[in-house]
Amino acid sequence: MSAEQSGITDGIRLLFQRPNEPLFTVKDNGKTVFELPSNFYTERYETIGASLSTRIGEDVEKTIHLRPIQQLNLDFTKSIQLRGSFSLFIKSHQVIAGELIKIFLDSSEEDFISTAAFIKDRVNPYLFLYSLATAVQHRNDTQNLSLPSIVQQFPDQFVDSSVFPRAREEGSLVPAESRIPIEIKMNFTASDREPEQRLAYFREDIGVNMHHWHWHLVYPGEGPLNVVNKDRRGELFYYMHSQLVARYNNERFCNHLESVKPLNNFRERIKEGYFPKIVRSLNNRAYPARPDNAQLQDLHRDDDNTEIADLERWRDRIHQAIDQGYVVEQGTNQHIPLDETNGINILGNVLEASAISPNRQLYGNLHNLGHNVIAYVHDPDGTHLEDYGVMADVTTAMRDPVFYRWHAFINSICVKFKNTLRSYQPNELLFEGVAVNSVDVQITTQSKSTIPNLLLTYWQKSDVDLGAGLDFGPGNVYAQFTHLQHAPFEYRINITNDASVPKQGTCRIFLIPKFDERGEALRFREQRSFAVEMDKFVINLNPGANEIRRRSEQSSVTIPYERSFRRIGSEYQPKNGEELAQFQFCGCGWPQHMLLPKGTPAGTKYDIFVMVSSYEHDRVDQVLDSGVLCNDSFSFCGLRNKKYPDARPMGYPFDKNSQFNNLDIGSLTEFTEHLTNATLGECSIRFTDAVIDRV
Ligand code: CUO
Repeated sequence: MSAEQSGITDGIRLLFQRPNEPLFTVKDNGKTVFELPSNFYTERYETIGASLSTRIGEDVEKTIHLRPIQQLNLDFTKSIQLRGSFSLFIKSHQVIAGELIKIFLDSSEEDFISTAAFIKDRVNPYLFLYSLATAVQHRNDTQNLSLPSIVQQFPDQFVDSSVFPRAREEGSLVPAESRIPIEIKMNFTASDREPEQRLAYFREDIGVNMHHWHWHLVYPGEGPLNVVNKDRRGELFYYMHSQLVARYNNERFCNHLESVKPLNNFRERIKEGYFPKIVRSLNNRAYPARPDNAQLQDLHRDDDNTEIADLERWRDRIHQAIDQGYVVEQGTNQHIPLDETNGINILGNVLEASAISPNRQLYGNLHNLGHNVIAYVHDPDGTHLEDYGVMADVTTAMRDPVFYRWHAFINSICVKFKNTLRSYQPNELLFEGVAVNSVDVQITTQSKSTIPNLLLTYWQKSDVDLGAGLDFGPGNVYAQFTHLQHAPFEYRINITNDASVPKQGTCRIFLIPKFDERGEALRFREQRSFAVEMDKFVINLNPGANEIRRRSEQSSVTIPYERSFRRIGSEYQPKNGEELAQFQFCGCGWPQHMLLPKGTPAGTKYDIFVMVSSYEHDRVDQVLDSGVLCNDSFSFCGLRNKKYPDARPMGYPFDKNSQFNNLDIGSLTEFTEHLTNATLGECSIRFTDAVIDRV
């Protein structure tokens, strides 16, 4: 890294701290201060800022001098109030963020920090951080910058608000070395009279919500074309969200709840209410609640006028496009086929709708505005001057039960499309000369029971630092929350390569429920929709017998536990280069502690499906620099600035019908029997309702 780059990364990193405080206050726990050119102070501090800044900065270890830059015209951001809300699902907000991202991306290396610093106190902090983080992800000179976790920037959006007064008290009265973490109670959003509350541990998990924010940061729907138009982004939008719904359904079965009902009738009352009990620190207002049995209404608000009839029209037009086999391009009226190769990608963009949707006039903005109509249900015309609820915010949407109903609906449209495609033919599924003979799983922790094919889940407590996100905060203050965890385990897969030469294959592992919430056996069609991707990796097969061992921590879906709960600041960064590369930038990914469904105390049975496909047909030709950053969750997040590294359709081989189950008869066992290159194992997940310490 050049000296300039290290200057950039240091400065930019500090701009992410304490988003609600003015720029001239000290950063890095009192160690660093910015020296600002006079035109950087906002109107409020124009006259007193410089003297305040000198006084505040008297004891700091380091001063970062900011190069003067010309005044920037930021009038285009004014419709998002400084202390108001910012939503990625509101079109006008998306467009403003897109313009801001462009300014950050276009800024020269010398001017980047100054540009960001100048803008910081002049725009909504959430808008600022989202746009800056997106730019940092896409600029070459910030490749190695480690972004602080979103939880530490805006802890209020992840944590029960009742924690904050206690955190402030702890921070201001107790010396740093004697502070104790403040406990966040589980199940704080409803009593057990609400059946949906059984899933609160999933919906309100900090790592789950962080992942969702990061995914939308990596795949923005609006912005410069080179940022939005990533390889297969529409398909990944569909696939990643369909996996979220599949995972949620598995959790529901473990909790004796039926699978989510797609929200496809916009005029039917929404049975599930949600009372979030979190606040927006920008203005200290609570996120509004949605009572049980709310009825969606037409929106007539300053920044959004969407009628239920609009949503219905867009939904019907998209269905029509699927039935006709093509979408109509805006402007040219040309037909773009929804085919085998590009269809799902186009459909994902149409549904979302991202800036690269081929026709937002005709197909509208179904997914985003659906989020909004739901999020404003408590005050659809703004009479009560209430802001949107959690559903309009990517950091909070997954907390709400209705999120899964909405995405189950979006997913159902994609499934309908997939059903129009021709079935997989045997040659698209088989791998000549390779036989997968067996798969077993085994816990790897010494102290735990190691009965083969028995996996264990339990509760664990972890700490997150809230200090960095508390305004005028008192250094590090930790909150402790309880989350699901599992004992680490290993897959052991036996494979025979009949050829006399080595071969390369892609090993795909899925966890598939056998029974629904009532203990009824699931049909293959249902199992396919509930199949959860666990891992995908390339293997080398020697001639003859091969035993492949793969650890649960290596999953291509997850990011390591430490990354979900990393602390802020350079002093916590790993020193060794490889670890550092892993640590940096990589907030996108399913949290490792949520890799397995919870299971049940008696044990819930699952099929483990393992298939090895020919790498010849999976490979994507591209140069991967050694140590590609963030490659550990590529199934959900792709590779940074690269093509999606698997040429097969996402979800393969369960994403569409195959010749073996065309008529929707047959079972997973039969399907697997047709494939010599696949096998089924069986495991049981047993849950212990106790908090077990990390070892
Ligand atoms: Cu991620 Cu709807 O796209 O929440």
